[in-house]
Amino acid sequence: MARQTIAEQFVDILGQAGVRRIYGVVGDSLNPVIDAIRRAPGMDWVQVRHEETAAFAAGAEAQLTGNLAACAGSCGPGNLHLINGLYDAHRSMAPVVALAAQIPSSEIGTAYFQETHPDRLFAECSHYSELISHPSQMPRVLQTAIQHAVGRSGVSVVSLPGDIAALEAPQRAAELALVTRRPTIRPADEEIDALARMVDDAPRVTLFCGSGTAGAHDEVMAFAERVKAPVGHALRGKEWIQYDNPYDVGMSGLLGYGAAYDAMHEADLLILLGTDFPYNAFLPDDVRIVQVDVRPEHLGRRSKLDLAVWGDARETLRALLPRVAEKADRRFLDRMLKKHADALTGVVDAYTRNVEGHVPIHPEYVASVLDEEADDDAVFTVDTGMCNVWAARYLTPNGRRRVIGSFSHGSMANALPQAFGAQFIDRDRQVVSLSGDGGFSMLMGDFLSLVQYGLPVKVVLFDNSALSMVDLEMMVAGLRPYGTTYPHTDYAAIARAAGAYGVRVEDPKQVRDALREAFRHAGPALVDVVTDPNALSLPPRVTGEQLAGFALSAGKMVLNGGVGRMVQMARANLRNIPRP
Ligand SMILES: Cc1ncc(C[n+]2csc(CCOP(=O)(O)OP(=O)(O)O)c2C)c(N)n1
Repeated sequence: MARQTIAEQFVDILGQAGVRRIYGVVGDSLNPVIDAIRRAPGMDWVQVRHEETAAFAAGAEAQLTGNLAACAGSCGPGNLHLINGLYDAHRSMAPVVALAAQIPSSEIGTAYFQETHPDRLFAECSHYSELISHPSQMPRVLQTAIQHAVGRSGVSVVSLPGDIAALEAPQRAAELALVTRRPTIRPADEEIDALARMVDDAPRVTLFCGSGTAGAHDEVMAFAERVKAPVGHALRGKEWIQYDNPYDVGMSGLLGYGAAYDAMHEADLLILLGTDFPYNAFLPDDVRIVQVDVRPEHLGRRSKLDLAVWGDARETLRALLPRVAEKADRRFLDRMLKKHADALTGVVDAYTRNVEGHVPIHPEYVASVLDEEADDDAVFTVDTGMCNVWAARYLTPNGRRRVIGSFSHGSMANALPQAFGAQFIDRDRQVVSLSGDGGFSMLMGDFLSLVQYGLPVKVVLFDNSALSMVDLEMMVAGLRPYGTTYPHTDYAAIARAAGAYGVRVEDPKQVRDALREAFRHAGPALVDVVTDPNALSLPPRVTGEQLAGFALSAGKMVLNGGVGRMVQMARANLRNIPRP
């Protein structure tokens, strides 16, 4: 059998681990690997304009498929550009291997041209970050990197000097026995029994669900039915838990709405299911709390726990269900469902008046029309900024749609590159990027990559010529908004000049047709909707202190706004309440 170079072996093993493409930008230290990719059947090189896009795209791919994805950067500045996207992937628990090419091995430590130390630089945003300084470390280092990324759900970084990549590998990569799937984790019987006793002892139980409830919809519903529990969610739990949910009391957090906050605070027992919800000021401190999570390091780091359960949400509920007694009293649940429906009705009535005639166009109107027009299995990627608010309030989950954003890392400019990665997995699925003009222009170069690859991503640009979320933060902190505006820019013209479909929309009456037209278009499209920068009204009771540092804020208040089709869901759930 022909010998392999280290570069060839690297690509071969990534292929064995299920990787089909590697996103990045070429550069001399990376060239042996690029050449190996060019020759490898079943492996593509995806050329981007900015390495941050490569990392975000790989992270999106991994989040959507659950499989390993990969990106690469050349030595020094090339791989340094990966860092923000890798942070995001790591904090989103997306299995990604990043190849950080390194300067010639003989020069490391001499402040050589482009010298950085990626093995150190990426240590904080990875489970594993190692330098290959000798060919004999292959294939073990790459195998270990893959196992860390897959097994612990996050990023691994391998630094590889170009000269070593070009050397012959000491042995050919045999078929490696790679772990490509995570096991399910079932808690010990003692924990399940303890949890069952606590549930039985608590007259009022509330569930609060995060992304760890992915795939556990049926189990959550069965458990909620058994113990008559209201079910709230964090933003990352919304897509998994809010649909077909007769127990839904909405979302907690600063972007939240409905009765989730009350249901959590008025319960006797709160069960945090697969959530690392960071805003502990929204969590009660006088209620018994149980947390269930696959990651033991998540347990108890947001609130004091009465019981910590290390396990999958789904497995835990499956084991728990037969051990808890059915509760007959649903008064707490019904009161919360009513409160939820009332809360939503209130904001909808207050908020959606005349919005269809409002110029500049109201972003909430755009979001609500988008929700109606987008496919039932669309993938939405959502920029950090006000788009988060619109997505949280207006995108209606149904179990088939997916919504990804930078919900844990909170980086701007995530939506376009995530859409890029999402569309590579399936060109026939509708992928919609909800972009802010600040976020879009930050990585706008990679709009050209959409065109280059003919990817039919639809960018819906909420173009308010402002960094409007920061405007809001400054205002509530009593500061004068400063450094938050941009000159008006015709992004549709830029899109057209790049070879894509582009339309600028200034009249609200044109929003629906413009979206339909873009969705019908076979290639990449950008709908540049000129929106009102002052779209959100603040609740009267909000104080600067509560909102200061929006993303990190700790307060009980939520931002006022509409809630789209959720009001219908909430009202429909009231029908389940038995009449006396
Ligand atoms: C990389 C990065 N830089 C800065 C911030 C701080 N920040 C958070 S939201 C935001 C404004 C986003 O503006 P835009 O994309 O135009 O959306 P808008 O809020 O106006 O809808 C800024 C500057 C951030 N989260 N990430």
